[in-house]
Amino acid sequence: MKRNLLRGAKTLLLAFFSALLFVPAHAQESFSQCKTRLNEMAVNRGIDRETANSVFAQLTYQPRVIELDRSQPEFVQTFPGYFSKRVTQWRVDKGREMLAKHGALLAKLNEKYGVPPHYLLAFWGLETNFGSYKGKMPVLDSLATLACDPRRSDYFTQELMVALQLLQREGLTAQNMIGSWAGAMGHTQFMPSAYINYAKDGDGNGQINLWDSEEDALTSAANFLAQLGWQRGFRWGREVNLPDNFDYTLAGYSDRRTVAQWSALGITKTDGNPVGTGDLTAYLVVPAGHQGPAFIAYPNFRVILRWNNSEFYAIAVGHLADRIAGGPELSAALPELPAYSRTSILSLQKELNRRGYDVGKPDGIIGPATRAGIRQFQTANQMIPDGFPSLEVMQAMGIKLDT
Ligand SMILES: [Ca+2]
Repeated sequence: MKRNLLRGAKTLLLAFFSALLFVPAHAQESFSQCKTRLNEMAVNRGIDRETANSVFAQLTYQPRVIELDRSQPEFVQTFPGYFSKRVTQWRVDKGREMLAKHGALLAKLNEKYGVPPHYLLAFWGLETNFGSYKGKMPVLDSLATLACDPRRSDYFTQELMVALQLLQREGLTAQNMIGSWAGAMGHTQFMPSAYINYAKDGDGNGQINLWDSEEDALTSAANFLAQLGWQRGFRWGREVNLPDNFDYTLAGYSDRRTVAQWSALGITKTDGNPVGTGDLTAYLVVPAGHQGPAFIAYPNFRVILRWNNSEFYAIAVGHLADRIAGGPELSAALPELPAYSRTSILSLQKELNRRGYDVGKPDGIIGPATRAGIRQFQTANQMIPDGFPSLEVMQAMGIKLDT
């Protein structure tokens, strides 16, 4: 009842604002009208009418999903904070345990898809703690709620249609299909479109089940990575040592060079050995500024970004994979960095613009334009131009920090 009242109020508000602003045509329909429309769309796309009708009759609007879709963390995550929560000794140990458990399958997958065991285990560990947390939301409810919401309606409508095809193809029920609030499912948190296009039957039982079969999930992850362009025989990247007085303006994807060229600039492995002489293209990532670790990122790093477009995530996957394979911890210490609020980042962006370092429209997110602006400010003020919003930068610009 309360939900209906809220929905009614929302509809009135939307009707009011739509007179002032453009909103998509479907924004004013109720959830039940939206379901009717999607139900027809599903039937037109080949879902059996009886199946579609019975699924849609059960689908429930989930206001929590919209809340989560709109929520933004108050504080911007730092690399040390992100990394230390994700690359944990527990995940390393559990990864090795799973390496022993699934050794034969993982070796076979390496041979067939060219993705070594430790990478598959790292994705699995980061996505769901090796299957111990696969999400709790009814995925079809989530997808329908987001499909009926104007913000990203087209994308989630598509994912909902694919999820229904999956349900039909794999003989699943809406109750089986549990996952994240945004619709990611199973051990490796595949969206429906990844599931339908890339998932494989790893245990050979004739069904592809990413919730109940670890073999299906690992095989699917290997196939997905191969299709995303994983280069057999290459690493993700590695931690490196930079020479004294290194020119930090060379960091970032826009400055790609061969490993041989990086080597010539004095970059070495963390044990001091040459990083290589090959013509593999790599770029430099300095996620916590000049006081933190530095990495060179090979083409497989971009493949990890196609799975999840976050450099922090890609470094965590790569390093966790190395650790599971017996590699050492990071060589550089992780600096203690204050977590800035989005408000502080917005103030920084406004202040950079005010001082003539054009960083575009302030959005509270530190992207390439903001980093370039910080770099120019640092250069003009005799600071190391790493493009990182250090405490020194924030104080020099007079930015108020929330704690
Ligand atoms: Ca199977």
